[in-house]
Order: sequence, then structure tokens, then C-alpha cells
Amino acid sequence: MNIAQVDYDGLIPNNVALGQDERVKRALEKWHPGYINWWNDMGPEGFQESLVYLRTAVSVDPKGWAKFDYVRMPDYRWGVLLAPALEGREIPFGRHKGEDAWQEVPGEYRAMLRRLIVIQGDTEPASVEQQRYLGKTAPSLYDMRNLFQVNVEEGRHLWAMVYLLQKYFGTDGREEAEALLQRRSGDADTPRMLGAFNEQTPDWLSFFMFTFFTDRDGKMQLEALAQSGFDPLSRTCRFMLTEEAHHMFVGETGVTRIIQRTCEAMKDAGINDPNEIEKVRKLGVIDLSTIQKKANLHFSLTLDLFGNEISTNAANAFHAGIKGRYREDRLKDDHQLEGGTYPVLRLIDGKIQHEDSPALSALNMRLRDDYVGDCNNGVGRWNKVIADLGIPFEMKLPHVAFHRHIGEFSKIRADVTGNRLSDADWAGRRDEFLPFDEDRDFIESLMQPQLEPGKFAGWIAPPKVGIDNKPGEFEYVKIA
Ligand code: BYC
Repeated sequence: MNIAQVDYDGLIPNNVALGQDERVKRALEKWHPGYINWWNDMGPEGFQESLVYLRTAVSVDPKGWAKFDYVRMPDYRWGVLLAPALEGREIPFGRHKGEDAWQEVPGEYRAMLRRLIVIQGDTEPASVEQQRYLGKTAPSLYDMRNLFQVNVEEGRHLWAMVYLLQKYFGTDGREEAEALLQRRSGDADTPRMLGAFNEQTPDWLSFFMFTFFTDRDGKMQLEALAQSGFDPLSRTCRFMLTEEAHHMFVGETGVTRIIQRTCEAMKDAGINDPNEIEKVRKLGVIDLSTIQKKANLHFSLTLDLFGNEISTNAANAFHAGIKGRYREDRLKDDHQLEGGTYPVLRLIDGKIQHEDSPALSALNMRLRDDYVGDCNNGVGRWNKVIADLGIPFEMKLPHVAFHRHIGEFSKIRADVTGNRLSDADWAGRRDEFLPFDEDRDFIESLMQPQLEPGKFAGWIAPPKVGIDNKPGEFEYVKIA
């Protein structure tokens, strides 16, 4: 079979010759009903009978891998898709650099690999769970369709990790695959594994911030895993990244359209001062400082997903050739890092300052730095919209020490510029930096569905172009 072509004949579309791999095929077919039960229980609430204009991967050829059509979500063809193998691929970093990439799990790294795959897998259904109520308050059919597209693809990313567990990890892989369907976002007894995936996504501004900030962590982590010397993981992540690009598009354009609508409404009403929060809110749009607070929240929660600045886990995974750096293949150094150092932002004598640390131990910090740079580019694009509409306001990422629960700065309180605060000062000023009840109530009051084709809720601008170049009036979801 041509690897670019996907076999659609069986229950599970795939380009991994499942038809000739009876053991794994059976294991996945056995897992399938549990997945569908999970989707029905924890996937989007309502709309399961509606026809949604979704893209489905039909190939892994970068030039034309997806096809668009109306699909009922439970009928979406969740499949197992790996990017084509690169002939003669070598392990690109770490102590095995230059050896042939592994096609099977190396015994000594089995536990480490399994842990990373399980953590990656756990985030995918978690995000679907977090977003499950949003369909009901969609600001347009276009946005509703994008939400559901993101949801079905996160479901597919779960399949991607479950395939690796079932194929390469035997009985314990099977148990982990089951457990991925058992944990629940926000559940007191069986929560998802990483903090940010147990938070709520209560409104559409949160959804767009989540897809901007947290999906971008997904991109960074997948880029790092795509470098893996374990070739099946690398190929899996490479194809996931193709889908991931749309998720970030949804986040970035979603926030941009909200900002644009706010600035336009301010201009039309002759309000130039972004601090006139009540006046701006009366226009039925979200004031820029509340948008900033949501950004502060989602950015800080997402920074925690990079783990500790100094991490033996990260050093071991790199040294072993299991998890690389962001776009390792484009970096020019020895790819082993045994003698090098990297400047790490730390709390030293009560002050936040850089300290050179062994580069291997600092890999989480380095990935986080790359992430912050990538976020800043996006924030720059938001600011261009604000500036073009002539409103004197600049969105800014908060300091990395702000509102942290993992790592170096989890022990202290800091404001958005990184000044340390006492507990009392923090308690007094928290609502300046993060959304509080009144902000949340106001946003919630705007979350009224707009389900007429071509119409948009008043707090968000229409997109510049439609999905799959469809015209403005296109009925992206035929609600049943
Ligand atoms: N919450 O050595 P450390 C995505 C634990 S998002 C709770 O610093 P390490 C997506 C850590 O597990 C990308 N616990 O950790 C986005 C460890 O515990 P153990 C998901 C945390 O391993 C949107 C201990 O603290 N993929 O795809 O260097 C929608 C010591 O920490 C947290 C990945 O994350 C936390 N935030 O770094 C859908 C890639 N942070 O083992 C999807 C795979 C740390 O000592 N994961 N801990 O008991 C990894 O690479 C790493 O596990 C982490 C943590 C980067 C997450």
C-alpha cells in the first residue's frame, strides 16, 4: 500500500497496514466501543445528530491530505495515520545520535517512552471534555464547526497515542489505553494528568485563549516528540502537527476577531479610552482589559505544562534520544549538550534572575522560552489590529513568574511585570490581573448562541474567509 493513501475499508482507517496486523487490529477494535461511549458521554453536548462540515484526513500527502464533507460527529472516521517514513532516518540527538532510528521500543527506555505517550494521550480527550458545553453558546455556525473540528481531531490524536500503546507496549499499553478513557477533566478522584487540563473552558473567549495558548504548548511538545529516535512516535507526531495548525488558527483568529469587534465598536461609539470599561461593556463587546486578563490566565496556566525549569526527566529523555528540542533538526550544535550551559530564570536570594545551568537539565526551560517567543509573535499580530483601529492599548504577555503552580516561581507571588508581592498584596490586587466573578458574569451574559447561517454574535467580527473557501452564508452545521 502507498503510505500516503489511507485504507478506509475496515472499522479503523489507517495507513499502517492494520489489515496485516491482526493482533493490534483486534486490540483497537476492542477499544473502539469504549471510545465511542466516551465520545457520547464526554464529547460535545448536543449536536451529535447534526451534520457538521468537517475535514477528514484521507491521505498523509502534505499537498492534499484532507477532504471536507458533512458528517455526523459520531460517524467521523477516527483513524491511525503516520507521516511517511524517512528512508535511512537516524536518531538525531542524545547519546545514540547517528544510530539508526528505532522501529521497536528500546527496552531500557520503555518506561520513559510509555510515560510520555500516556501524558500526551491524556491531554487530547481532556481538552474535548473541557470544551463539551460550548456548542450551545456558539457565536456562529462557522465557529461551532471549528469547535467540533478541533474536538474530533483531538479525538483522533487520542487514537494516535492509543495505537502506539497497543502496538508497542503489550499488556501495560492496553491498560494505559483503557485508563485514558477513564480519567475525567476536573474530576476530584480521577482527574486528567496535567493541571491546565483540569481547568474549565466556560466561554468562547476562554476557548480561543485555550486554542491560542494551550494548543501552542501542544505544538511545541509535538515538535519535540517529532524529533524522537523512536520512529513510530516521530511519524505519528509529524502528522498530528499537520492537523494542529488549524487549532492554532482557530485560537489566533478567534481572539483577533474579538479584539477587532471591540475596537470597531469603541471607534463607532467615539470611545478612545480603553479604561472606560463600563461604557465599552454597554456596547455589548468585551473590553480589552478583560481580554488581557483572560490572556494572563491562560498563558500562566499553560507555562505550567512545561514542567520544572530544571528537570532530570527532560535531561534523561534527551540524552536517551526520546524527546528532542523544538525543531532539533534545524539547530546547529552537537545535539548532545553534554558540556553546554543554558541561562535559566531562577529565584536566587529572593530575586528573579538568570543563572547558567547545564544545558541538558534546562531543556524544559528552553522549550518554554521558544514557546514564549512564538506566543509573542501572535500577540504582536493582535496588537497590529488594535493599532490599526487607533485604540491606545497594547496586549502583553505577563511575566513568566506570574501566577505559577509548577516550577521555580510556584513558591512566590508576583504581579504581571514580575515584581514580587506579599500574600496580602496579591490578595488585594489579584482581580487586577485575573478574571474575577464580575468579569466572568459579564462574559457569560454575552454567550448567547447565534445559529443563523452567515450571522455572528455582536461581540465577535466575522472571519476574513470561510472554511474551505465557502461563502459567508454557508451552513457549516445543519442542526438536527
Ligand atoms: N501538572 O521533571 P519535571 C497538548 C510533574 S499539550 C502536573 O519538571 P518533566 C494539547 C511531572 O509529571 C502537550 N504535574 O517534569 C493541547 C513529574 O512527575 P513524576 C502535552 C506536572 O517530565 C491542547 C514531576 O512533576 N504533551 O498536546 O520534565 C489540546 C516533575 O516534573 C506538571 C506533553 O506534555 C503539570 N503541569 O516535564 C489538546 C508531552 N508538570 O513523573 C492537546 C509529554 C510537571 O515525577 N510530556 N509535572 O511523578 C512531557 O514531556 C513532560 O511530562 C512534561 C513535564 C513537559 C509535561
